[in-house]
Amino acid sequence: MNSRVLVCIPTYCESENIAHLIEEIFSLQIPGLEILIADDASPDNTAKIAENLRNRYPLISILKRKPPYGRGAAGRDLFLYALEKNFDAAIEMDADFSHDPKSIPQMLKALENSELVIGSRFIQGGSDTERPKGRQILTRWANFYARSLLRINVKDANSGYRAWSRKALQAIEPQSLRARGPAIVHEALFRAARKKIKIQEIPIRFVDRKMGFSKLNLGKLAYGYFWILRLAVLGK
Ligand SMILES: Nc1nc2c(ncn2[C@@H]2O[C@H](COP(=O)(O)OP(=O)(O)O)[C@@H](O)[C@H]2O)c(=O)[nH]1
Ligand SMILES: [Mg+2]
Repeated sequence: MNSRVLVCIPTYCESENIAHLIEEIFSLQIPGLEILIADDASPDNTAKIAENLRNRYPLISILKRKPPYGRGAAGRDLFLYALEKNFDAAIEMDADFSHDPKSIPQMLKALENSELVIGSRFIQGGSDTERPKGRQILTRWANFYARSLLRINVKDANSGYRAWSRKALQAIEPQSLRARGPAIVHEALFRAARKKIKIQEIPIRFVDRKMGFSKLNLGKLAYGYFWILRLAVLGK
């Protein structure tokens, strides 16, 4: 039986990336693969662009989200949809080509003998050398902070490029995920680790976005650090 895979993409103002990304993903010709986009009313028409592509690619769905907006809230909705529609696996990835779609087949292969696959910059063969030094250092530091506080034994705890088996998705109970911002990456991973989900990392080459702009800002960064601390202290 072919398994059904949902590629889950949160978007905010990704009009310059979304069409190209969808085309690249479908060009991989992975049987049973569908794409779901969770868009937070992007004023640049990201959702409309994706919708227009449905003529060519009927296996695209779009969640036009209502408030509360945010990367975390969108991520939660993506996971819930994957479970509700009975997908066997879900891949979460960013829309900006920092996560190379060409790694998807490898991630799915790795998922055959694990329950959660993380695309990792910090294992042998992985890299994060193209972004400005400041962003690289910020990521390294955040990774150190998250791994130490949450005591998660993975090399790249910040990676938002991951493949989830249905079992792992069920285990983390997405309906009760609470982080509204990017810290959902840590919240979901923390839950998976606690539930003893079998995690495997595979190397990825992480590159900087070429088009559009990063939505990370000081406020979201501070909130993310706070969230990790909160998770560590409360244990949930
Ligand atoms: N739905 C939704 N997606 C978001 C939001 N903020 C960021 N994203 C998406 O999350 C992914 C990562 O965001 P990005 O701005 O590249 O963050 P960075 O990689 O940390 O600089 C991209 O696909 C964004 O479009 C948001 O508030 N809502
Ligand atoms: Mg990015």
